[in-house]
Amino acid sequence: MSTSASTQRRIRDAAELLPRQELRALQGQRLREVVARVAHVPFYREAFARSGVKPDAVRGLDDLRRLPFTTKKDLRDGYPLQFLAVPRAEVARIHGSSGTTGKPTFMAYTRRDLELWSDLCARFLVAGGMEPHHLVHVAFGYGLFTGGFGLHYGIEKVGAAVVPAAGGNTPRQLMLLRDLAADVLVCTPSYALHIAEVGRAEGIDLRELPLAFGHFGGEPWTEEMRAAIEDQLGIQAFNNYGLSEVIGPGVSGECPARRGMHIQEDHFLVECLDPETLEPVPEGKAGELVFTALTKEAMPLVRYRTRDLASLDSTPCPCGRTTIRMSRVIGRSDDMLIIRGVNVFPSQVEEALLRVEGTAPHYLIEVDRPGTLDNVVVKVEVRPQDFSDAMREMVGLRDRIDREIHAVTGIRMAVELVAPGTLQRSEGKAKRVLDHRKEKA
Ligand code: DLL
Repeated sequence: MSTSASTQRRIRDAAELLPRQELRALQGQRLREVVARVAHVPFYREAFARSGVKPDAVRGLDDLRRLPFTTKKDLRDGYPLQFLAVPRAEVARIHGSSGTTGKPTFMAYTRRDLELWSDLCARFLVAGGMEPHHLVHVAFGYGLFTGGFGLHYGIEKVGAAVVPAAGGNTPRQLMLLRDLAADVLVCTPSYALHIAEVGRAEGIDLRELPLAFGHFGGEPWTEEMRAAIEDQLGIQAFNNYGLSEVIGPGVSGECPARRGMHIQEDHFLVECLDPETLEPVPEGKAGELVFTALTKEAMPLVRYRTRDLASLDSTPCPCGRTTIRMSRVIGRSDDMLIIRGVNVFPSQVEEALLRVEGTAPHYLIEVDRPGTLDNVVVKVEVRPQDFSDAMREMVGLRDRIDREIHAVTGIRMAVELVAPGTLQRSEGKAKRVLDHRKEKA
């Protein structure tokens, strides 16, 4: 293909155009190789033995369904780095994501994994119009979270310049956007809207800035939010998806056609399964996405259950990429919440409450998005013997809960103490979460 045609279609890597049959053959070969690589990881050695899988008998894709799954719980049980498939000395970086307890689950990368990760991010950034002359403002957190560093190095791979603004301090973000005149914004979709809202309050109209594109991900969003972002920021907005357990951002992203996110299938094998029966669902129907990382070295996971619900579409895409596309994430098959881009499990709030003397094990987490940002209120019942008219005691109790929740989840939630017996009791599974965002979606 000539360079100009590939530039027009914004394709960075010929692998994105592989004929399906060749792609399947490559996946089969890579599956064989990754199974061999993880065979000595204690978890997989045992899981393969339990499922009667002999690693050298795995020949290709037809064997996939015989392989055991990997879950978040398995990773937690393997804390901190028991899933490592290479010697510790070959690890070049460690990231992490929140687990259902206060401890994160860690993911390790070799130097080659980091190169691959940047390449994969660069692919979707190029698909979304990024060019080497662009200046890109990254308002994702830099840290254990994969958003900041993942996108940062992807942008550098494209050859563009980065403003590593990181998260928070919105007035400062606005100053940087205005004064440095970035062309591209990278953050969560809800934060993009928040920046626009704060901008309006400060008399800065983002539509008048040079911003032309935005790449958003890390949390679920809707077409309505896309329309609002495009309108309020005067940009074209692209969706990208990923999770730390698989690599971070770069698992999939939109092309110019924006009809679903192309999964980078030469590196990730995807299945879409019924979360109850674990049988494949027909294409176009929503199921849980399950990924096998085919080429990672440090910590490749086999059949990782993401708990993300989405559908797949393999009909040809006008952009020419041959890879299968996933829909937006339409929900979760577990109770994980994403609050301002941070993954939070109700059990983490429970763990925090258990650390504080004086609370009853009755609580309700109410999540809403009154404006553009998520807001969480945790209602906590006080034990009858601790329920008091003394303001100082109650405020002290509330502050202790507030601190523990922050320590365990990493985010701040408003804590509201309620009288004993006020929260509704349930006869079956206790209802711990009221997510009003869903009613609005
Ligand atoms: O959120 C990786 C990422 C960072 C992706 C920045 C894109 C941009 P985790 O912290 O491990 O990793 O959270 C992963 O976030 O299982 C989904 O539930 C959700 N998620 C990520 N991207 C999207 C998206 C990063 N575009 C979890 N739409 C995933 C909906 C998303 N949900």
